[in-house]
Amino acid sequence: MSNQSAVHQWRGVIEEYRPLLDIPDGTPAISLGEGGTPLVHSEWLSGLTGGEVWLKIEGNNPTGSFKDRGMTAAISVAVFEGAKACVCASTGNTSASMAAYAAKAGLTPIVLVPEGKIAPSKLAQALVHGAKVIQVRGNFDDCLKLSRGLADTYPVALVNSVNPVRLEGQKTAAFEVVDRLGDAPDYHLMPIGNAGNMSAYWLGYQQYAASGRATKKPVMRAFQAEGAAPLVLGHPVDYPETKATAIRIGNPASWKLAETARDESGGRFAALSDQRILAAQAELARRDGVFVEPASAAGVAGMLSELEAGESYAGATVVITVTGHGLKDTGTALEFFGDIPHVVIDSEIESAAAAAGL
Ligand code: AN7
Repeated sequence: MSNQSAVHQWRGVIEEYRPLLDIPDGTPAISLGEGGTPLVHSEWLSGLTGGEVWLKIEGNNPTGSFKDRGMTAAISVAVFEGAKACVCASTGNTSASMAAYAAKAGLTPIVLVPEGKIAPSKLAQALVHGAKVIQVRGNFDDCLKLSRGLADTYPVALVNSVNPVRLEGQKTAAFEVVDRLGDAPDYHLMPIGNAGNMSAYWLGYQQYAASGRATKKPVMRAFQAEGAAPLVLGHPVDYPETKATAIRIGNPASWKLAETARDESGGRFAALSDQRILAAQAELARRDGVFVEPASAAGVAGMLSELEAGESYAGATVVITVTGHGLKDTGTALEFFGDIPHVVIDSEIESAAAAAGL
């Protein structure tokens, strides 16, 4: 299980953690080598807080988001149980991940997405991996209803995080954090949308605490966009809206599980403006060299806004999950960036030096 050894080659989350996962015995792992993602120390945020702040960089997964952890589990079990096709609703990343794992497994992937509301790169991933992509006039929540309906009536496996096997795979991120730090952190911050990921982390932290691998469990704090903040408001939002399209969700499926995680950990939910989320995305890229997609910056934006409000993380160990890669949505990043400098020179060293300000 150790990933410390110089000769150890990471085998994907099922083979690394199989005895700790509640999946059927003998399930063959369909893996693209997901998990084992870097936990990178943030000098910037550690300096700001006077704590030790670590970034769990989930954009390093094979399809560029944390979804691959749950998808290896869901697709492996679906194949083991004889499925020939799989379906999901998605704001983009789940569909990209499902399409890749379905391709590897030889399943037919069927994807339901809100029309015009997913980042083009994610649509490209689903299409290129061979998914049947169906755009729905409606939002993610409508897509999830359809996807549940299809799975109830037709022979397709539902692989949204309402499938508990997804959480089994995703909880491995909490295992990795503890394996790397030697114990659980004091706080864990992350974005939240459909609420599967926070619920999965909490499962993982609880399991490690129960087995004695961790001496404590973190306080869980999860962040939504103001225009799509049902968990903060305490009621569903009919027309969720945010530039962070990955978390444009009005009625999270794992609502109750996430509330339990919040309450049992002494945590909370909070909401942030798109402006704050995009500013955090840009600052994280410039200061820490970590480019994440807009939704993925919500945990960092949350920490910055809490610090402004007088919250202290001094002396604490904090992990912030950044959930997906910046290359997933360069359009939104560049729109926020503003005017793109257009510096063109003749091919001469002096001109290059002058343009570079040397
Ligand atoms: C980058 O792909 O719901 O709270 O359909 O893509 O576990 O839903 C994506 C969610 C955070 C929120 N960050 O996680 C989907 C989808 C990114 C995401 C979330 C998502 P959950």
